Amino acid sequence: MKISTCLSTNPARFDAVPFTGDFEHNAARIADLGFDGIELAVRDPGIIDQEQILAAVAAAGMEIPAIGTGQAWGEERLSFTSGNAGTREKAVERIVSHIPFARKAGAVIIIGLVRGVPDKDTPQSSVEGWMLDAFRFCCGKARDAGVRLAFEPINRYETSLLNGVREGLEFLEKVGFDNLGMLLDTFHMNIEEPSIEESIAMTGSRIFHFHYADSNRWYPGAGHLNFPLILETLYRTGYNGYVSGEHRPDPDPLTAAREGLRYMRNLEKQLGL
Ligand code: LER
Ligand code: MN
Repeated sequence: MKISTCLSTNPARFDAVPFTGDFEHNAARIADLGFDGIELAVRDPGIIDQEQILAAVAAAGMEIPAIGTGQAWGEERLSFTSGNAGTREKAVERIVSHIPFARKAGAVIIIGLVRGVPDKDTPQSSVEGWMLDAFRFCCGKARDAGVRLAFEPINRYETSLLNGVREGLEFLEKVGFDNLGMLLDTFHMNIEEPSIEESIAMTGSRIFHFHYADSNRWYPGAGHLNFPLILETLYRTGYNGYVSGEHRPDPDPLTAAREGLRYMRNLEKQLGL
C-alpha cells in the first residue's frame, strides 16, 4: 500500500491539509514518519520553486502522487463556474499552468473546488456548459503532455456542484476524455454516498487517486468509518495508486499524521495488502 499525506507549498486557510509551513523541513519529517509520498497543495505553480520542491521530495526518497489545486478557489476565488468570464478564464489558465509541473512530478492533477460554487441565479445550462468547456480544454492540454486529471466529488456543504460519485461518473462520461478519472475521498463519501463500498466498486478502474480521513475528518481510527471494508473494496478494484491522508491536523500535525499512518500500516498487514 503506497501512502502519502498532504503538504501545502504555501500557507493556506484550508484546514484539512496536515502539513503547512517550511517545505523542506516538513518533507523530511513526512519521510521520517514512513510515508511513501507527498501530495502537494499548490495555489499557483508560477510562484513556487518547482525544481527545489522536486529535489526536496526526491532527496527524502519520496514520490508526488498528486497535486491539489483547490487553493485557487480557497484563496483567490478562481472558479470554472464564476459569472465573470475573466475569472473563469483565469481558473482554466491556472489549471493548465499545473500541467508542466505535474508532468515532471509524475503526479495527477486534482480538480476539486476550482469548479466553484455558482451563484443561485446562474442558469443551470450555463453552469453545465462552462464546466464541460473548462474540463475539455484542460483534459486536452493534459493529454498532450501525458498527464492525468482526477475529478473529486465534494460534499454539499462545500459546493452545490456534483457532490456524489454517481453524478461524478456521469459527468466524466460527458467530458469524454480517458485521462480524466475520479478522486474518491472517504470524508465526502461518508456524507454523500448511500454506500461507500458500492461507490468505490462502481468507480472501479476510473479511480485515479484516493483521500482518506475518518468520519469526523480526523486521522483514520479517530472516527467511525469501516476502513477495513473500505480498503478491501478499493484494492479489489485493482487500484494500485496511492491512498493519501487529507485530514485535520488535530491534535497536532505530527500526531495526526503518525497515528493515521500507524492505523493504515496495521490494516495493510492485517488485510495482506
Ligand atoms: C480537497 O481534496 C477536499 O477534499 C475538499 O474538502 C477541499 O475543501
Ligand atoms: Mn479531498
